[in-house]
Amino acid sequence: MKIGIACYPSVGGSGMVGTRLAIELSRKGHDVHMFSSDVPFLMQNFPGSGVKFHQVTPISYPLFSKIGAAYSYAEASKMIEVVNKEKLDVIHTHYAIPHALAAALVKQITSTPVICTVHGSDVHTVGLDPSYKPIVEHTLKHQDKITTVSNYLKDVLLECYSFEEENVEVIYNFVDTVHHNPNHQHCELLDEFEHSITHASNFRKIKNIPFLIRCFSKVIQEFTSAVLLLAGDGPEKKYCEELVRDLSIQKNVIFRGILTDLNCFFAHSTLVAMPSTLESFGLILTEAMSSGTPVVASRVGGIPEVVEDGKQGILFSLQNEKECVDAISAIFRDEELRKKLGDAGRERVLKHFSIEHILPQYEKLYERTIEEVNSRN
Ligand code: GMT
Repeated sequence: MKIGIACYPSVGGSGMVGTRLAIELSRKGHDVHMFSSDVPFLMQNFPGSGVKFHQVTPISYPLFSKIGAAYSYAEASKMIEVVNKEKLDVIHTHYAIPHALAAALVKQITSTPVICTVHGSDVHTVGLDPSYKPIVEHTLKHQDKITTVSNYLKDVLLECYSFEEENVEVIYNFVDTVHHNPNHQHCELLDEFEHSITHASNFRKIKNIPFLIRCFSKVIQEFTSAVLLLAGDGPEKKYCEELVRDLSIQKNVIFRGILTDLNCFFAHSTLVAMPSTLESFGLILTEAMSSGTPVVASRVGGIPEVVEDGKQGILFSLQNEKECVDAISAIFRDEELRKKLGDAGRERVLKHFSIEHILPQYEKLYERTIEEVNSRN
C-alpha cells in the first residue's frame, strides 16, 4: 500500500508510535510517506528505513506573527501535493490536533481515505477545551476510521463526543521487544545502588512526579541504598528539583534530562514507576515490561489494560501514598516477586504488545478502510 503518516516529530508517545509505525510498514514493503514539521527524532535511529519524509513548513508572514501560522493549512497542502503525485491509498494521522483536521480537508478535496489514531490529551484534555471541542468533534466525524490506544480512550471518545461506535476501533500501542529486552548490558549509573526506580516523562503536571518523590523519600527510610532516576524535562522539573532539596534526598535522586534511549535503565532498574493522574496507555510501561522489569503505576485511564494488577506490577489508587510506598517496598524486599512480575511482563508484551502482533491490525484496518471508501465512491 501507499501510506501517508502524519505526527509530531517530538519525543512524545504519539510521535514515537507514528514514526515507528511508518518505519515498520516500510520495512514490510509498503511505500510510506511521512509528514511532520521536522524529521522525527526516532527516524534518525533508522537510517535507510525507506520512509519518505515530507517536511511541513508553514509560511512565515508578518501578519501571522501574533496568532501563529495555521499549521493544518500547510500540512493539508503538503499532503495534497503528495497525494496527487504519489497516489496515496490512505492517510493515517497520529494525535487529532492539528493532523486530523488537515487529513479531513485532504479527504474533502481528493477523496483519499483518512484514519486518525487518537492518543490521549487530544481527546480527554485539550480536545474538550471549548476553544477546540467543536472542531475536534467535526474533524473526527470526518475521518473514515478512528483508532484509540485503549478501551478507556474509546469510552471517553464515545461519552464526550457524538460518534458512530462502529467507526472506532481499539488498537493498542506496540513496543520493540528486540530492542527492549531483559539482557541489556550493564548500567553504570545504577550500579552503586542496591535498588533503583526509573521514571521517564515530559515533566508535566499530569505525570505527578512530586507525588513519586514524596513516596520515594519514605521508601528510602528503610531502603537507604536506593536511587530514583528521573529522565526527561518539562515544566515541573524545577519544582521537582526544589522538592528533592527540601526533602534533603539529593544523594538518592538523579535528574538525567532527555535521553533518547532508556533501554539500559529500564532493563536494570528494580522497577519503573508511573504515578500519572491520567494516562490513556502509558508507553513506558510496555517498554519496562518488555525489559523484564516490574512496574508500579497509578490505577488510572488505560493503565489497567496494559498492566494486570499484581501480575506484571502493582497498581495503586491515585494519590494514595501508603499504597504506592507499600508497592515499591514489596518489590524492593522480595527478589522472587521481582522475578515473577518481570517475567510475566515480558510474556504479556510478547503476547499482546509486540510489533508482530499490532502491525497486522493496522494493515488490515487500512485494507478494510480503502475498500469501504472505494466502494462508496
Ligand atoms: O496526550 C498526551 O498528553 C501526549 C501523548 C504523547 O504524544 O505522548 O501521550 C498520549 O499518547 C501516548 C501514546 O499513545 C500514551 O502512551 C499516553 O498515555 C498518552 N498520554 C495521556 O493520555 C496523558
